[in-house]
Amino acid sequence: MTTMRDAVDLESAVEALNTARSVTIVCHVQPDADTVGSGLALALILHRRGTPVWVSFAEPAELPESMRSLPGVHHLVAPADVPAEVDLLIAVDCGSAGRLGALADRMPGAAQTLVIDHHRSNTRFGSINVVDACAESTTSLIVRLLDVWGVPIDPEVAHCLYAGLLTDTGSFRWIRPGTHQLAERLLATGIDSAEIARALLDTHPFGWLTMLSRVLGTAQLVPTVCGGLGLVYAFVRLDDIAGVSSEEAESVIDIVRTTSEAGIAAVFKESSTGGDRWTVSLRARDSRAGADDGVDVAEVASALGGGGHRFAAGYTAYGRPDELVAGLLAALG
Ligand SMILES: [Mn+2]
Repeated sequence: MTTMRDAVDLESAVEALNTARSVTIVCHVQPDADTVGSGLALALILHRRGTPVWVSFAEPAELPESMRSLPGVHHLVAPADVPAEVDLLIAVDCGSAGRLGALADRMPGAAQTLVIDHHRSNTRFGSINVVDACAESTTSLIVRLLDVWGVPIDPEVAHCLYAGLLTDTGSFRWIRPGTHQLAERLLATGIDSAEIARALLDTHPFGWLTMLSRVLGTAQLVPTVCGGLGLVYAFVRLDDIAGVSSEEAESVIDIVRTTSEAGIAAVFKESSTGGDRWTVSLRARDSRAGADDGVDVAEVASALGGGGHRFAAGYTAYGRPDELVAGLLAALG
């Protein structure tokens, strides 16, 4: 029988990292700083050890601007340049093989697959799994892995790991005992935390302001949802983000979710692939430790074909805006 403890197999992971003669690291589609920071930290270390390493993500074609100053970005390659066969394939911050997008087709060509992740909905799809839903970020799990591996953390690696910790904790909002000790350990290497935060979180083009003014104008409040918990939602149409990069839309949910009258927030983002395809971000407002009265948005997202964390999750949906809202309301019950 598999237990949660069995899913944090650091010893097997270290053994695989030590013996692999070639390694592919796959970040999730629509990458964030946690998946890219995890991937680049491992790539920097493997490269220094002389192990050939490739890091990639299936889509979009370009790394978002905010992450281009992360150390080790030169290890990123286009999906087409990821070899078909390697000794070890590592999936970082991916709850399921589907999150690898088109690069999931590289899994059968890997002698071993290592999954490093902290999503509660993780399917343990690796031959080795380092999965802990209590971890603040996947980069936190990388630190635990490096400690068992005996690899010291230098400023370049610390920069990558801090990037994931900073962003996945919402700038240290959603943390637990030990989070600040971990941050302190990374900061003690001499990294410039203010500059890292500015690059990742506080830099937007002017078009972001006008995009927000249009998108926030679509917001609707449904106070009766879930016995009065309330739902707030907004739409990001392709026209709204014309002239700014698509990742600028990722910040919309962080504004919408602050609505005091709603325990649940949703942002529907129209996909550039067309076909009435939308990606949906969900947030539960009450993230107090031990709060049991809220909604688990990972369960809601899973019921709609997606996944995520208890307080932050997402899924893909197809249809007209009114159909999307009806589908979400039905799943919320
Ligand atoms: Mn993460």
